[in-house]
Amino acid sequence: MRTHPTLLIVVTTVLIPVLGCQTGEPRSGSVKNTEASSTLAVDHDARMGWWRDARFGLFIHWGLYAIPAGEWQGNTNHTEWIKHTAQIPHDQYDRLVSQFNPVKFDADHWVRSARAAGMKYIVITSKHHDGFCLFDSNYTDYDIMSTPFQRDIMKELAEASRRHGLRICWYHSIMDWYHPDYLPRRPWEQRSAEGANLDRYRTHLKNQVRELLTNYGPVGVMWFDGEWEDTWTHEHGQDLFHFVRGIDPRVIINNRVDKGRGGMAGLTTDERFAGDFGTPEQEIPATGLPGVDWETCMTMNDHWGYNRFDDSWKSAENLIRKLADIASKGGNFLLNVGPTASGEFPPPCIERLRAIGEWMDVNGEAIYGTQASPFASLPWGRCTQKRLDSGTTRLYLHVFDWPEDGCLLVPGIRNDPRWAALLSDTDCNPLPVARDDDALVIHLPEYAPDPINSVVILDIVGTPEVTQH
Ligand code: FHN
Repeated sequence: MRTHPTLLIVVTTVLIPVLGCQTGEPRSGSVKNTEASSTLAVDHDARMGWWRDARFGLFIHWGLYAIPAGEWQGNTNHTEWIKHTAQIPHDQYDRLVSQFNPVKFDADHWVRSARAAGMKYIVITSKHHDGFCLFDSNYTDYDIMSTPFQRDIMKELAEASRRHGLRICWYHSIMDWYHPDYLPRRPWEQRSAEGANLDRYRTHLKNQVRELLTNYGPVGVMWFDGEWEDTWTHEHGQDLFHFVRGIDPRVIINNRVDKGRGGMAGLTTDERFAGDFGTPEQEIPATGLPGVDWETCMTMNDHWGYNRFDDSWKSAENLIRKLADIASKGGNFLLNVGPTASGEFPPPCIERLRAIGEWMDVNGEAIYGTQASPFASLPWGRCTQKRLDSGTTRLYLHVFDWPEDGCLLVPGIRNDPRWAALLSDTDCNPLPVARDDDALVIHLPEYAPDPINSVVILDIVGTPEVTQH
């Protein structure tokens, strides 16, 4: 972190205790987990600390569906839902198990790509809705060990993540189209629901969650999904939440464990529902939600799983600005890659991860460990902030549109400025700052250091006092 060359401030990073998600520990009707084994008590803010600092993670959707790669009987718009959207009978879909052999899978390469992009955690589909497990489970043969590959992908990815300093996290679907006890059945399938027992399925689900939490070393997040069907109840969600807490209270749990997601908006402040953070999907909350931890998950093109026909890739500029936008609203960005059946990231993903990483190499300080902007909006870009010490707040001004007159107007801020500079300027040359009524004006060089997002540091006295315009 850079400081003014003449300022003798000893910069200490003070974690601003941002309130956890209002739906943190469920307060009413919570089902105490009798199976809790851990006695470790973990403060919510302590649990969330690394996650709030991280701000940026990699989502990976991978499984049998990578083999058809979006196409089935001429329709090319399928993806990880292909078994359902193409109504593939179980026996036909399960033939994919004998075909899954990602011989080019290299966990270190995947993790290094994520780290180079500036990502701090990885969330991978241990099991998606189709029920196929990418890990070696004692509770099913419908897993990676039944394929020609016969290697535990979760194990290799967990070990590689720890080698390279990233947190490994598990996506795990509650909805399971394979397990005979999961209900409801798909409307198109012939399999009878006779004898299906959802409580027996819940035991199976918890057994596999326990495997994921105890067989692969420390886990950052349990990222549940597929919670929306009526058979999965609020009580089931509370029970699963406490079950995970009981195994390891350090593990963060998303709000899709319970019924409080609220659709694609993914955010609810209804305190009845369990979950440590909200999960907006394919969208960024217009103003974030002050006091709530949340993470937007998003695809790079239009599909989560690999679809070899989908070329509607978001540009690196779009993704870099989305990262700044999300951080400026106090959220995390979980950006998805759908690897191919051979175990490789599609080249457009590699290109975008590399471009994001080049920006993060210079500007990561303006993302990691920052808090939401004190401004409701800014005409030229976004703002993130960090408390440097009791007397100084650092504002990171993410300038998307470089002012032609060289004057960057920061509106409605009553604080006195201490210093301003380009984050990219390793010589820390101060920039002139002048007050113009209730605005501060920073005089910028003629050319923007970065065509996508140039970050200007503005250190101010105290905590921001802003009059919203
Ligand atoms: O149905 C899933 C979908 O396949 C994908 O995994 C997304 C990612 O958040 N979650 C569900 C849709 O909300």
